Amino acid sequence: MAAKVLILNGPNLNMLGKREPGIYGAATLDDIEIAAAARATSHGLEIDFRQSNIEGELVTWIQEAMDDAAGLIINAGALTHTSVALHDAVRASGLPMIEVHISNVYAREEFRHKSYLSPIANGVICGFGVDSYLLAIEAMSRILKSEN
Ligand code: CA2
Repeated sequence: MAAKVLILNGPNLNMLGKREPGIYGAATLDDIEIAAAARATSHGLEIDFRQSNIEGELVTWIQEAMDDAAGLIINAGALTHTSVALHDAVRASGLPMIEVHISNVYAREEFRHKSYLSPIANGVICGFGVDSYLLAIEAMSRILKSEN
């Protein structure tokens, strides 16, 4: 059976492609899911791709992933910069986790330079638009292969 990777998207990422294309590009979250699923399949992986505007829902999904996912890819949106709860949930899961961002957060406002996820991430990929997700799948595939 293919290993499952849970890909989580936080607040406002459901707006992709509908507002602010200058920062986040023209692709919608559905477009990203389709591209991510295809890339995962090419690595023998399966994805479960989700978005929520609610911090607690993301925490619950991370807790549930402990039972059936091999790894996490997380674009927590603005919660990246604020959420101790997501930090704690990922840490408790014990799962490998890659943090992704569409934009280069280090080229933006100072408040986006702080991440509560980076210290517990296997790695961070930002600034490559939709490709950030695809690069994260490549990286997760390598991590999972090295585990087995
Ligand atoms: O670059 C990223 O992927 C971010 O995680 C996106 C977050 C931002 O708060 C992070 O600092 C960096 C924002 C997601 C909101 O996306 C929108 C898309 C279109 C219109 C409005 C918001």
